[in-house]
Amino acid sequence: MGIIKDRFKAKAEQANVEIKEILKEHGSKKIGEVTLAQVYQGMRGITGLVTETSLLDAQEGIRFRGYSIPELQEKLPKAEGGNEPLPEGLFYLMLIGELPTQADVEHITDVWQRRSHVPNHVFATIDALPLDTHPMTMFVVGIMALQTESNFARRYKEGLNKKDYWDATFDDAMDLIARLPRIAAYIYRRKYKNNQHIQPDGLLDWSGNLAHMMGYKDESFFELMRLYMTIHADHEGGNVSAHTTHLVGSALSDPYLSFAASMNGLAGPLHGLANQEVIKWIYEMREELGTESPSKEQIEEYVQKTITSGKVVPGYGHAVLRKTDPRFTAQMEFGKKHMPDDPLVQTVWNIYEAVPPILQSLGKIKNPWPNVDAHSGALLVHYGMVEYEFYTVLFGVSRALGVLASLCWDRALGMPLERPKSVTTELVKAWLEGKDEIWE
Ligand code: CMX
Repeated sequence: MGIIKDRFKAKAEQANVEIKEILKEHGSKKIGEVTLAQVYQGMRGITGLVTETSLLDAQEGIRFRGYSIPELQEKLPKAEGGNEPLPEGLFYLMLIGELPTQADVEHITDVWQRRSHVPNHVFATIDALPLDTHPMTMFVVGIMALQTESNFARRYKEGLNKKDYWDATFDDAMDLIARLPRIAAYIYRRKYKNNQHIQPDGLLDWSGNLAHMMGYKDESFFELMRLYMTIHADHEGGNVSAHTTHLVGSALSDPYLSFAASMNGLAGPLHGLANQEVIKWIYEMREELGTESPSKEQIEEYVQKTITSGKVVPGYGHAVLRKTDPRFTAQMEFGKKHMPDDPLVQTVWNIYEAVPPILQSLGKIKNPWPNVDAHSGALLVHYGMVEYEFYTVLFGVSRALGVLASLCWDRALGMPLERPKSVTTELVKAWLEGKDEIWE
């Protein structure tokens, strides 16, 4: 067994004992009440999941195993000569629950390098799609084609003991993460670079290799990819992509099936697709106003127009957060350091000044502040990645780290099939009239 797998097994065994004890002693304790509004309105604030890898605080933002993004930037190992954390280290932290050493991170880079081979039929399957197919559709189709390689599916068919579910899930998670950069880069080069593909570089780290295979050479773009892959990886368990992986995985669908399902959720404009929507929205604003650098007043007017026409302002708002997303702030810091004079980046900062007061004035929006997607596209455009329909694929490659680490935990903790109760409005009405006691 590999070093990381051994460590994960030891941690999981310990956690299993602790959780059994907690449930034995406190299993009947109530942890909240559910209102009718929550049942009808997206289950906001209902605690109904355990996700070990990260925790979201409405005011402070995300913490990965207790560490904030600035802390991770300081404490996680870096590439040689680099300043940004290597996402390999974040994956280790999420999986094992402890900060990795430089050697741990180099080991994961090596393992992912060794496991990164993508069989030809995956590329042939992507090639069968028309070129104007959205990159997220190509991504999901690529992941589904790769499902032929699932250890979990093969071993389950052979009669896998439930004690070993975690083992096969772990192998699939490592293989899938290792292979995603190759699939993402293939889609990028196929769709936007005339099908001229670039072979992986066996000496690069996971994100560096992705940047290389997409055709970028600037060392600061490699740094951006390391930061990008770190901050998009996880956002606790209730968001659509994380929850979908957990839900589909709970049916013992293998990690490829579970992750592909989650990527269909990430492809929605209220979730991950918002990163492309932000740049599209800014481009449309610039075109309509006839300027590359709209003033704050012009932005305010355009925001009002967006809202009046029944659309959301992409990149703003959040179901849980109630402050500026620290993932936005981390990208803003990156922008200040590497491209402070870039007009598009400056527009993103001007939008940050203009939008919150307007959203606040509507009185119905719970969070008028920017989320992760408000900033990411402008940084990519700076390096020449103008093909904004591709952005959600990058989000997806990163998200694999968190949701697949969590899936390993789901299987190691023996989490059962997820099956919450639903009701009909007929039943709600009967209950309100005192004719049914379903919730008493
Ligand atoms: N622009 C305009 N209206 C917005 C808004 C925005 N950015 N954010 C919320 N609202 C509206 C909602 O549509 C809702 O309107 P109705 O009552 O008319 O239906 C109202 O304000 C209340 O919504 P909320 O409770 O504040 O927000 P939700 O928890 O329902 O939704 C989110 C959260 C993210 C879907 C929403 O803020 C939104 O649509 N934002 C824009 C899309 C976006 O940036 N998504 C990316 C999120 C991060 C990610 O997952 O990647």
